Amino acid sequence: MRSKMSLLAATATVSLAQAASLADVCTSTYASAAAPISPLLGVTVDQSSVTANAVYNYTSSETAFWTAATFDFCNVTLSYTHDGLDDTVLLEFWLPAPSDFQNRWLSTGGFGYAINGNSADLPGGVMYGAASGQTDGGFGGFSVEFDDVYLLANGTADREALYMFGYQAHHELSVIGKAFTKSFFNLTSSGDKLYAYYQGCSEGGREGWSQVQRYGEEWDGAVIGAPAIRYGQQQPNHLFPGLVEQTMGYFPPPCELEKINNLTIAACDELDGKKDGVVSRTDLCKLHFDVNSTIGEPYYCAAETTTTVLKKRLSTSNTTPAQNGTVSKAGAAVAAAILDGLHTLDGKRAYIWYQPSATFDDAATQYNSETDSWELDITSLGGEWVTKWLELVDLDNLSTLDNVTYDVMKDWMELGWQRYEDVLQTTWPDLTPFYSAGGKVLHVHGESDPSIPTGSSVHYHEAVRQQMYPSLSFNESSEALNDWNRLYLVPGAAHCTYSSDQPNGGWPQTTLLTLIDWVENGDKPDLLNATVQEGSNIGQQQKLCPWPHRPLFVNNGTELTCVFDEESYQTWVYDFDAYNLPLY
Ligand SMILES: *[C@@H]1O[C@H](CO)[C@@H](O)[C@H](O)[C@H]1NC(C)=O
Ligand SMILES: *[C@@H]1O[C@H](CO)[C@@H](O)[C@H](O)[C@H]1NC(C)=O
Ligand SMILES: *[C@@H]1O[C@H](CO)[C@@H](O)[C@H](O)[C@H]1NC(C)=O
Ligand SMILES: *[C@@H]1O[C@H](CO)[C@@H](O)[C@H](O)[C@H]1NC(C)=O
Ligand SMILES: *[C@@H]1O[C@H](CO)[C@@H](O)[C@H](O)[C@H]1NC(C)=O
Ligand SMILES: *[C@@H]1O[C@H](CO)[C@@H](O)[C@H](O)[C@H]1NC(C)=O
Ligand SMILES: *[C@@H]1O[C@H](CO)[C@@H](O)[C@H](O)[C@H]1NC(C)=O
Ligand SMILES: *[C@@H]1O[C@H](CO)[C@@H](O)[C@H](O)[C@H]1NC(C)=O
Ligand SMILES: *[C@@H]1O[C@H](CO)[C@@H](O)[C@H](O)[C@H]1NC(C)=O
Ligand SMILES: *[C@@H]1O[C@H](CO)[C@@H](O)[C@H](O)[C@H]1NC(C)=O
Ligand SMILES: *[C@@H]1O[C@H](CO)[C@@H](O)[C@H](O)[C@H]1NC(C)=O
Ligand SMILES: *[C@@H]1O[C@H](CO)[C@@H](O)[C@H](O)[C@H]1NC(C)=O
Ligand SMILES: [Ca+2]
Repeated sequence: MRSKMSLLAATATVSLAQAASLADVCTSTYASAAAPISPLLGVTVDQSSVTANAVYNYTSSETAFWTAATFDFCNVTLSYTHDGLDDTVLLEFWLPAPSDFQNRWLSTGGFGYAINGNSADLPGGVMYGAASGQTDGGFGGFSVEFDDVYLLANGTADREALYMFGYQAHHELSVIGKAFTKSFFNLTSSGDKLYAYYQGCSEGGREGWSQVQRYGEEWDGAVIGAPAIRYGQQQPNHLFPGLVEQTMGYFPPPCELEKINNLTIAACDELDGKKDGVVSRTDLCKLHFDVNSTIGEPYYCAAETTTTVLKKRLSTSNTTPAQNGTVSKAGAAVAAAILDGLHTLDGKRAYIWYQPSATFDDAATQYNSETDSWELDITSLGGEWVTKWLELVDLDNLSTLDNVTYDVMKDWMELGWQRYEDVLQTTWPDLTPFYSAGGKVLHVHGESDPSIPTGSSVHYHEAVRQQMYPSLSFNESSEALNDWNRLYLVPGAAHCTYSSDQPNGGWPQTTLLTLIDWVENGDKPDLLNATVQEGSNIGQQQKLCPWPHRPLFVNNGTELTCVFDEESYQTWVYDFDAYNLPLY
């Protein structure tokens, strides 16, 4: 927490910096002189690589995570190499105009197998006066993704790329970026504070935790969304619905599962005390909704032709017929088995699934016009993990699930966990160094996320609580953890964004601002703001309850309360007894 004195000091620094204009300092000569000589053991920055160009009146449109903004900035790129390796790592920084700079740094992350957002995430910091950075991980350019470079040949992994993706590149980005920013803005006396932050979702969320778990001093705070942690389990888990369908011998038309989900949303909507089309309590939905109640309900989806662009001028189109039927017993059974999550053949829990109300995207079947039937569609999200990271063969997808059983899938999870434990698993539960350095985390996860289980974030949060506060009671340890590391589940929201299936649900759009206020002014948030970003209530501000408290609307849905309810809480507690080791 900062004193009034240091607030004034920071203001003084800002006004000094106003002496220079963007045009004065946004030159490659000035930026090159600001490039840190030896910021880190084993890293050499190439000062001759520095480029700089000023960009004026740049307009960034709104995203789920931040509002629209217009600003000027200095776009700087540079490269560095690892001593002893003939490699090149690129960094890009967007630095606010000196008059807009507010002594802040923001690291940004990636999505899927990308380690950056291809510049699209940088505005999220510049708009708050933060110099913002991204890395290419050394993969050969900002648009080259990790999965394109991981295998050097069949059987040969690029371990340098693996560690860069896992955590090293982000550490270097922050160390170099912060040193560069201080030097660029003349924050050179010992009292000059540069606040450092992070914001990222999905893989970017995993990248955020990778640093918080290792480097206590790197950032003052992090906004972490739906992190792709527990990689060993997370990646093959995408294949689970296909395996359920294959095992149960029923491949539901996509419309049938969509209908089951629509009926789930309709049935569970009011369990939270407010009829608004949003399932704010998927835990109550788990306790009280029976998928079998959808059996016999009619569904209909019109025929459609979708075109997938493979390459420039090369595309495939896929026509599906009209789907008209009623929800079958087999369809409901497949849905129920998916929702239950992966268990071994002897009934032990190996992993979890998404919450009821999340769409069944990973379960999508494909239409075979020759046989006029629906059949297995292996999602490459999971298939590529098995081929490239487990089998080490350079294929983008798995060709079959033949002979794969629930036990094989559990073995895949354990193999990936063990092989990548220190680099991709990203579930180290002891965050003491970060906590001791005063670090803060705002962790958010869509309650209807259809790509990373909401329960995954809950499980990690609870693992950290138990690891760090073993001698405190549940309430005391939850409170102690919430003092610096807060988890908010976002009702109705999908993966890192709001969902058109539950349009009255929002997504937290000003979380970085809330974090900044917490770090710099000591204003600890209670309820987190979320903004409705589509539908008829667009612009409405909602409030999110901090875990383990759950939303419950009272007074006929007009008033939000945040409650703790043991039975609901227990639906989020998992015993992964398929493994002999604890799974954090
Ligand atoms: C930093 O200080 C140098 C030397 O006084 C000055 O030329 C430069 O404009 C300053 N940079 C900023 C961003 O104010
Ligand atoms: C940026 O926009 C402002 C306001 O519209 C205008 O006054 C200014 O000239 C613009 N600057 C540049 C460099 O285009
Ligand atoms: C930033 O600089 C890089 C390298 O010169 C360039 O490729 C990129 O287009 C620039 N971005 C903007 C917004 O100016
Ligand atoms: C599910 O609900 C959405 C509206 O939220 C609607 O567009 C869609 O057609 C429905 N699907 C089915 C199969 O009824
Ligand atoms: C749902 O129906 C199936 C038979 O179709 C049955 O095996 C299962 O136990 C039922 N589930 C519940 C929760 O009643
Ligand atoms: C769907 O099938 C039912 C029963 O066969 C029929 O009554 C209905 O008209 C069909 N709906 C459409 C839109 O084709
Ligand atoms: C790598 O292995 C796959 C699967 O066996 C094969 O299809 C591919 O051609 C191999 N690639 C090379 C470069 O040998
Ligand atoms: C992955 O491969 C399977 C089997 O060849 C195929 O059915 C599926 O469409 C593929 N998926 C993607 C996304 O390429
Ligand atoms: C599955 O197992 C059978 C029997 O062992 C074997 O003949 C077949 O080749 C296997 N299929 C695959 C894809 O491994
Ligand atoms: C823990 O806190 C909840 C409310 O947050 C309260 O209902 C419950 O009684 C508390 N339990 C204990 C043991 O203090
Ligand atoms: C959160 O919403 C309230 C209104 O409910 C508003 O006063 C406040 O400024 C918002 N905070 C942030 C950080 O957006
Ligand atoms: C409760 O709210 C609904 C709509 O949100 C309204 O139609 C109904 O009249 C309200 N009931 C009472 C008792 O106020
Ligand atoms: Ca509701």
